[in-house]
Amino acid sequence: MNPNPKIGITCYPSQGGSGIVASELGLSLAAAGYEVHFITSALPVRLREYADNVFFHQVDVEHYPVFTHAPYTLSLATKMSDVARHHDLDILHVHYAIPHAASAFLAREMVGRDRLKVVTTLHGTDITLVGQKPGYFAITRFMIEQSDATTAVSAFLRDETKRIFGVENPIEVIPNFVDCRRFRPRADPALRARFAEPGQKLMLHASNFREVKNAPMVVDVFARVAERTEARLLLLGEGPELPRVEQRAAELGVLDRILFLGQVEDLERMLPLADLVLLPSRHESFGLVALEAMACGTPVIATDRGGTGEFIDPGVNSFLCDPFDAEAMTACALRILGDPEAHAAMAEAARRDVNARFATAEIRDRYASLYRRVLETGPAR
Ligand code: GMT
Repeated sequence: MNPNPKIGITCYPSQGGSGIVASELGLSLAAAGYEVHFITSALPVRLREYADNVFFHQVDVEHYPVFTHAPYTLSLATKMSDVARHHDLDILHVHYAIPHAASAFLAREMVGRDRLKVVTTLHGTDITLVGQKPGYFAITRFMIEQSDATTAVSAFLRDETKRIFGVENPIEVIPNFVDCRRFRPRADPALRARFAEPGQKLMLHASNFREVKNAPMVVDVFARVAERTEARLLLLGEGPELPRVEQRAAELGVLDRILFLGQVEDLERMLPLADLVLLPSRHESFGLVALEAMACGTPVIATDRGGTGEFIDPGVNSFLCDPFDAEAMTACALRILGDPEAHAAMAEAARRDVNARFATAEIRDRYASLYRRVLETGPAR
């Protein structure tokens, strides 16, 4: 067997956490000598620079007047099987089950089960929301059962998958990770001065502003904090809830203290500027942006619903709160923003804990050993 199997990776190419994790994993595998082929609908955001051992294959969806919806799943399966044959791939590793795992299943049938294996990583709403819809439930369960290996980004997500879908095959928990050389504390007073004056506290929220992110609550908490201390709020990202967020800010009279920055790619420059990050999601299977903020030495107030408790030690390296308890979140915010010594201790604990447990190389090696196991022993059923 090739000591370094050749890997095909499929993910959503957007700013979303699953695409970031897939891209960073591929880059890290490539740096460790693996040949990695990204098979996606567009170039993933983190792959815009050349990297040795990384190849990109764009999936072109064929349109035809008879189709009411162009069948992306089939185009992806075709591309996966072509790339697997031409480049002798050993593994297709798909991120976010719907529909990527179904395409990988088809590609494996086309290439041959003995020649190509499928690893599926579950990220979040593929299980906790959309996968449960009647139109996707049976196929989501089938995809998990048919994968040669399935991973989940948190124990919470593994347990939810087993509970909701009743699957019996093993689901390995491999948590998300962060490049701690890029996401690190950095002092950039000139950049910070663009958003906050000396003496003002800077709070930040970054997301895709879908309902699950509960972003209007960010404004509620910020408004309460801003009543008692001089503060500014940075909002990063775009999405369907942004108009509601703006409306809420206007209702609460804090619109002039909020900066809407839209999509920002170099989060590693922005997160260290903030004194506090808010992530009050309705649920979060992991919450990658919280991990990235903590790596930068920025404490987080995160939802207590989901997998965030697997890396947040409440009151020590960040906070966990009920995402609908604005009072509790405000109390945590005022406590930490008003006590520079406690803030420094929490920032250091956050940075240290993330570096110790969630650095890229360690987590990459866990995926690499999973690949080897799948190739040596076949499906884990
Ligand atoms: O599941 C989603 O809604 C999208 C996905 C994404 O691409 O951002 O987010 C999930 O995967 C991330 C990466 O593993 C996790 O950090 C997020 O917690 C998770 N989102 C939810 O559970 C809502």
